[in-house]
Amino acid sequence: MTTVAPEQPRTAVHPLKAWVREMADLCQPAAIHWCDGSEAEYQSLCELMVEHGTFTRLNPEKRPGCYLARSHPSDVARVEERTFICSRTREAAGPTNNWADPAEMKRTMHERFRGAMRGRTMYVLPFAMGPLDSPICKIGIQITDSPYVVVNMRIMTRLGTVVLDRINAGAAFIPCVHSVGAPLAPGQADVPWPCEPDPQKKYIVHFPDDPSIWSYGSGYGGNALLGKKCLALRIASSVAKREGWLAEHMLILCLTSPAGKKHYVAAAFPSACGKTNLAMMQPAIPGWRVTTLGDDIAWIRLGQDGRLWAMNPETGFFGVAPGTSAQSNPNALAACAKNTIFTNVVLTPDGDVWWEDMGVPAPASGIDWEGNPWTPASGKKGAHPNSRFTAPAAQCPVIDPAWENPDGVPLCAILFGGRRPATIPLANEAFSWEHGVFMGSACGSETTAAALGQAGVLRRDPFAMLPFCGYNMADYFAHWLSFAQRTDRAKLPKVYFVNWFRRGANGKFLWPGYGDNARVLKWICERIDGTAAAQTTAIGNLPTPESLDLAGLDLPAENLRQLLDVDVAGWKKEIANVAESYAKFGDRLPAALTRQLDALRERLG
Ligand code: O2Y
Ligand code: MN
Repeated sequence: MTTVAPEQPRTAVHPLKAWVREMADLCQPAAIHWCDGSEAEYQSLCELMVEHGTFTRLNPEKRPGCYLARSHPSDVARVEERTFICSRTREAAGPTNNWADPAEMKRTMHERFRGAMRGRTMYVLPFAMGPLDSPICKIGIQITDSPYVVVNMRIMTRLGTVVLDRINAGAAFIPCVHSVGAPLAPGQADVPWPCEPDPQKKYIVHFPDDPSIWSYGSGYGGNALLGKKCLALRIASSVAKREGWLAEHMLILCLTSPAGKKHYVAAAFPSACGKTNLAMMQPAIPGWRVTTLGDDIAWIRLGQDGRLWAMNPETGFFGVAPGTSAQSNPNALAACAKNTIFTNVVLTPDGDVWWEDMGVPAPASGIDWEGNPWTPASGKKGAHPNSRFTAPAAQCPVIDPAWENPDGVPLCAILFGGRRPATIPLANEAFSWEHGVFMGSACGSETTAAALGQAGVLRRDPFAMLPFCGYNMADYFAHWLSFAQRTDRAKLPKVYFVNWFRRGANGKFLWPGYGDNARVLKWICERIDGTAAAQTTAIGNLPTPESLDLAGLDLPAENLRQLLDVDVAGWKKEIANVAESYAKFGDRLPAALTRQLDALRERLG
């Protein structure tokens, strides 16, 4: 086995060194590379991947510093059915997770990883989730045999020597083991995207009690960039429960009023609901400004002042490309204008990228995400629906100046939402913290083509955390509820449920969405400031028609009526459906949520 420079980690000491040695003995790589996180290292790995055919360098005049990767067609998205939470007991993982016995799964992982990196380089990535000086920063060490993963992790996390120095100064780390599961026999030629093509042999495994992560067989996104969904959500949610904070699937934004008043808001939406678009939106109302602190994950802790403070543990955006356009998200487009890795989009003849609903004409011809010649007339999508851009957060034109603040930002509102074609109004303010937790627990969304399974069905997704909560969701609800006992409840953020996706009888959206969503955010901020009116209804406090700023928006009065309508029959069905989703938790479901459901039923009459 050879060791690639730097020959030894500059200052690595036990226990990290011992663990890396143990993993190398297990995985049997041809070489070990300790990543320093430098620009030079990033460039040389990109160059290596260009040579191996994994990356295509894009035209530097169109996309400076950008590359395109095409995955294996079997490796295009997170694999929920192969994601496991291996807590000590099945009950600790809860009814919404795939549980496996931790000892048995450790044995399986050791079998899978034995020799898994033969013929490949094992990269050692010291990374931090959150600013290093944050009170809840967590450090991970990912080992991986995928250079694609290394360069993506360098964009998405704080990676390199500064983190190693912290470990050597005594900081704990979370071991994260990853292999694409495609060892090379001597002399065997490599392929551009090695992976394990058999879905049944992929494993995304979490041991929350260690804590540790093992991921085998996939090189794609959330399966392989272990800092993101695996560490920052599944493992962090379980650590956060023990330590008294929250790891959430939420964007963080700041809405600044014309008078300069800042309101920090966190918002949870299931996957494929436009979280990235909302996080970076350009408000349609003059004088109001949105700046973004994060588009996917928020770590939230109780500050000394009794308020909830949120920070983004990531440093990049792993955004879905199709649908990202100058209309839907000009700031995301600007963020990926340079130094960005594109995966599974169309390569245009002039060395640029294209995807469906990019808002610019399709090229007359191109190379599709599978590497085949493609034309708009071919009847197939050129970009995969889950194709992605990995772009540095700092490149977003509306990145908030406080986005790297180790303390985070104080939240005044928490939003929940989903794609709900019926019943759920445009905006609804919770009566209390408990009512807000109930709203979060009742989150759900109509599935889209990009999501797993059948499109157009309602999937309950409490707190948008169904695929990401690393422990029993009933205990997670209790943890959320506990904050009302841990602080002055007047200091907690107000909670809202929003829905941009309600449709009229003709099937069309009633609300324009995008920049006009700022009108709803404005109402929320004015509620917090005590200057906007609301109508108290059975389901919560709804905007009065006059309290929404609709200036310059040609919204038919009938649309507004329907957007703010309380559909009693629809809500009765909703209650039955939420009750059904609660049933699986049995006695473990906090009584406060049953009380909320009963009270809602009673208010509806
Ligand atoms: O399919 C994947 O691996 C990506 S999933 C993803 C990526 C960025 C942000 N959110 C998500 C998600 O599924 O919520
Ligand atoms: Mn997400």
